[in-house]
Amino acid sequence: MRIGISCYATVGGSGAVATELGKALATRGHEVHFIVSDVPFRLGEFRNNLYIHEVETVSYPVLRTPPYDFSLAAKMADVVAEYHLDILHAHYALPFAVCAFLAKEMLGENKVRTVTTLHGTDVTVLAQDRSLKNVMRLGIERSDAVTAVSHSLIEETRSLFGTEKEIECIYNFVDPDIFRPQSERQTRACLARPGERVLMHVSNFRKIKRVPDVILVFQKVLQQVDSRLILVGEGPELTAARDLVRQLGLQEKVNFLGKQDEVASLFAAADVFLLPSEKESFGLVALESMACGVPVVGSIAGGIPEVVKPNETGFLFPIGDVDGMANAVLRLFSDENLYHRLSVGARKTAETQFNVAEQVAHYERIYQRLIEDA
Ligand code: GMT
Repeated sequence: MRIGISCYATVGGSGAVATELGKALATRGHEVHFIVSDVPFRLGEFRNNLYIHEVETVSYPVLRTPPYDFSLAAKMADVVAEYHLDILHAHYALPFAVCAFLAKEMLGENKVRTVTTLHGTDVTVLAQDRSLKNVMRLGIERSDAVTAVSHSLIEETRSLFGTEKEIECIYNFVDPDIFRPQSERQTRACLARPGERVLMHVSNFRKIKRVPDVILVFQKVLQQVDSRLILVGEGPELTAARDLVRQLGLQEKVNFLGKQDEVASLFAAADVFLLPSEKESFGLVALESMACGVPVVGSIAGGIPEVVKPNETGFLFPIGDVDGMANAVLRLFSDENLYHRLSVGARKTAETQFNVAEQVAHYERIYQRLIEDA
């Protein structure tokens, strides 16, 4: 098949999933065309069957801002026409699903089939805005197929948009050969001193990630166990997080690594991953940790309970229950058998239930069905 993929190329889980999907499809022999503003951050080395088309924006004094979305829609239509694409897959409703709809309209009937994957904040945050909600509804309802990354997100989409559109659940996935436990753990030796337990959090530091909870959990753990907190990523709440660390006098025990592209060895360097989000449609970072054999302690929010199984791959608590989360981490650190069982369970769940091959095959089946029905 010839497949176009559009996504946020530089940040976030949706871009990571879209890029990994494109790479996997190219490896399976499909021709994949990324239509993006930049080279996707997870692309890695050259790969056969994979092409990048960068969207160029127009600037002119009359225009207050460059009309990126229109340039994207026009580029989508151009690439579909030039490379005879069968499928245009939009990752994140805004603007990609809407632009895919525009591209299809530009091309005329039956030129391409569109698929939209809803990733989370497009629905749970952006659709709270009435004007955006209406334009997103258009993108979703006019897609030939819609998928979402968890059942929880499907329910939220249904209740928010009141749509009858069929939405299929395709979970985020992980390549267990790349995200794997690393016994030598060289990265860990760079990050932590011998004897320290390592807690980790990776996010885009938005309010919904509740980074202060991560720091407060760590503070409680540190009172009883020599440990270190590794914070990876950046975003609007990063300064507040640094301030809180300073206020609590934890500077010596917290490392801020900033944005990192190569995260597999970082996840594998941790003992526990913290994900106390207020909203989280899936939690790709939790899955990637689990694949590295690292149990997750987090919140009962959105799709997290579909990924993290309490007492099997981690522990979950109500949003904001810092004491519960800290006690769970301490339990894991004090009970070697429990830790080992959850670490093995986490890896096994990632390998068996969220394996790249199965989820990619599900996307392929959707593409195939749309092409046959055309
Ligand atoms: O986590 C973020 O805020 C980034 C966001 C994105 O769209 O890039 O991630 C969302 O999509 C990921 C991939 O499907 C999911 O694993 C994340 O849970 C989801 N984030 C939220 O729902 C907050």
